[in-house]
Amino acid sequence: MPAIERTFIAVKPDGVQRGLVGNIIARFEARGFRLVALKLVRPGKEHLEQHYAELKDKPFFPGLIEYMNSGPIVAMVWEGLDVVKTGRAMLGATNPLASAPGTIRGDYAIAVGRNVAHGSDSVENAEREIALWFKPEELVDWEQSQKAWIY
Ligand code: 3AN
Repeated sequence: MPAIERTFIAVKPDGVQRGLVGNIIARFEARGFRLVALKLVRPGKEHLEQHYAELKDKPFFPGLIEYMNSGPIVAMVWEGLDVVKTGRAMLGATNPLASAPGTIRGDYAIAVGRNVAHGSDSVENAEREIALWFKPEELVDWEQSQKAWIY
């Protein structure tokens, strides 16, 4: 059963440098999701290592951390029906060469090490990532008056 969920979406340093922030936000807004939190941050190495803790034994881990630490990141929480899975579909496959055109990576990326944006891959990881990147008071509850037109 689809459920109202929250997911963590981030525009990575390459996405910020390339001016893709507005475009990525626009896609989530237009799809009908509700923005719950948003900030521009440089969280530092330790925080990024925590974020990618599951990948710490991968050979690309040091390069991944260096890339993620190379500039500001736009951190966001989006809410809506099945947003974790749909957010992943909107991002496209991890390797942009396998991402369908029309997805964020399929439209804007060609290298796995510069893949523009991140999205949580499960509801459990979304909860963990939201708690890592945001304080509870940074999550804003507000009425989206368009909701009746979306669901
Ligand atoms: P996703 O970002 O699609 O959830 P993960 O969690 O497997 O994919 O990988 C996290 C990040 O690690 C990717 N977004 C990408 O930047 C980097 N990454 C994954 N696989 C590779 C790889 N084979 N070589 C270089 N970087 C990689």
